[in-house]
Amino acid sequence: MMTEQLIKVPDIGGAEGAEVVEVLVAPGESIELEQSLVVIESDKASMEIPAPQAGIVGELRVAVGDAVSEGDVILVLASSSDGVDADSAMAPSVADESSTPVTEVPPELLDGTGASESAGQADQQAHSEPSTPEIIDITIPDLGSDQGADLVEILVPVGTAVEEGDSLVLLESDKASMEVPAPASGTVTEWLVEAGTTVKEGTLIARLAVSHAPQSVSPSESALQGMGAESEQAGADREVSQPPSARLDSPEGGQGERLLAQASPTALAQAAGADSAMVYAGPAVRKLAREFGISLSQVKGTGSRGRVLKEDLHRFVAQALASDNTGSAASLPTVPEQDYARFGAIESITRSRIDKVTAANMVRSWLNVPHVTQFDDADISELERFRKDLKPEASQRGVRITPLPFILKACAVALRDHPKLKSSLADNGETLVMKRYCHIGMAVDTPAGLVVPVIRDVDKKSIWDLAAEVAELAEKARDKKLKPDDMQGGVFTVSSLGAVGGRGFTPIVNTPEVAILGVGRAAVQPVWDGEVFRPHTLLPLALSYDHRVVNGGDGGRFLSALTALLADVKRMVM
Ligand code: CAO
Repeated sequence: MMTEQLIKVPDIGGAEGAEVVEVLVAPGESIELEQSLVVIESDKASMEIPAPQAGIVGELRVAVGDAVSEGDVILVLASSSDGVDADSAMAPSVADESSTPVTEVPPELLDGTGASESAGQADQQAHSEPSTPEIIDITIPDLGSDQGADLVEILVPVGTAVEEGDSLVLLESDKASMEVPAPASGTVTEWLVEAGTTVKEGTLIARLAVSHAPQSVSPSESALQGMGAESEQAGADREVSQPPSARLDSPEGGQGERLLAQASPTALAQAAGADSAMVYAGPAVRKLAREFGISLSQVKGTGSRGRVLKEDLHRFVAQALASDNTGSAASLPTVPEQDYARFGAIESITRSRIDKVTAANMVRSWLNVPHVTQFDDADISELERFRKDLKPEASQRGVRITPLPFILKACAVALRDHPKLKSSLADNGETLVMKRYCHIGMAVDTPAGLVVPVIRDVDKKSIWDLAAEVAELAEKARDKKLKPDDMQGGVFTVSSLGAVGGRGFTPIVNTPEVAILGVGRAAVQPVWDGEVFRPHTLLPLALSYDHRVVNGGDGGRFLSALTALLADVKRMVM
């Protein structure tokens, strides 16, 4: 028979007004026994509230951002059982509301009364025992699970004087972190475990020399003193002077792992590294961060009040990997983001994938390649006359004849004679790969960003072929029809901004190529011929190269050969 039960916030160690930071289930969802329902956080602890039994989530009574206290209803759970056996009940309290069945949860779980009684007994015992200095064992209290927990940090070295309630170690399971407090004031004389050990209830972890102590007090008993029926004064004192205590909230023989904990910021500082300490994050996220070796202080939290979520860690790792791919060194100072809206109206536009890939390629080249750029003008007066003569034939052929096919062809010839300019470095700089082919990339400006299709075997193609291919690839690029293959295998790149304008620019080498030619806008200029100034059409060229491979002499010779070829196109067929 299906019954409805109210799942309530259990005793959360006295934390009033803890905030619901994540709701992990949705109405109608089938949940398993112990599946986490919500994550709540107080200023001292983060904890996941598990389901006390399997069932189907009915109504959710809390939302992210709500402040909850012990006894507040989290959700209504429909389950096929008539209730939860008291002995197997987990910490969220399951209680009736009008007609809903009551599920008894041991009082020591729900309201701390039993715990407080125990604590009171321990307290009484402590006060009735003679106070003599002695060595006491520190053992792990009831963790509410047979699976144990990782002891992630020893918080006080041997020889440290501690006050009763000071945190000694930090434990973490998948679901919670907790500190084990000192059961009495004294000095830690010995550690019997190391960080990284898995511990269970009863594991002997340390010895403490105490001056005024009960014969035997486990940390759990001491911790429990802070939880329930202690006197108001004692509670007040504890709030002021004592670090938060650990509270274990599962009955003996309870099923599954169950830790409720309060973790003091101070202890977490020691546990997670000083810079991670003040970061607002739950135990599972802290654990994951440690596994990744990430300092949480580096991660921007997107959860409520800047809480670091698992997704934030994943994003951080993805970004770190991506930045490795771009070759940007992690140590590079970053440019701080600005709040531009402070200065006026703004609009944020998502960048195209091409823009982002280009940016990454530019950074990689800029950071890896020592660039040198050499400039020269090619006198293309004759070429321009020839080009004009070809225009009627070009229109018959259905192609546009611009200076670019001539420039590509001239580059192919110059590269044949200066093959270093079309080589690539390999083996970490040990080897130079010389290429016997001549595929040249051509930068194309498209609305979606800059792309560089590659024209194969430029050295073997006619000016007409090249003119047709330039037009075809440019169109494909603008229609986003280029295939990955169309953009691979280049040995050298030509970036022509001639049609756009500008006297010249310093192009960035398209790695792993070692050189790139930037072409500016041709202009008619007076050139002194020894007797008079005559008008000549000059084409500004800028050759950028990787100075690890190409030295100034190589670059200069290549550029001279290129300008000579462009000045006298007949030479291209030689
Ligand atoms: N000087 C003067 N005029 C030039 C010229 C130059 N260097 N280059 C081309 N022109 C002229 C052409 O002759 C044509 O005029 P006509 O039709 O009268 O002959 C006109 O400018 C338009 O040319 P085009 O741009 O259509 O053709 P193209 O062959 O010169 O270039 C392409 C093709 C795809 C390379 C070009 O359109 C393009 O996208 N260039 C941009 C490359 C780029 O963005 N580089 C920067 C990369 S780094 O940020």
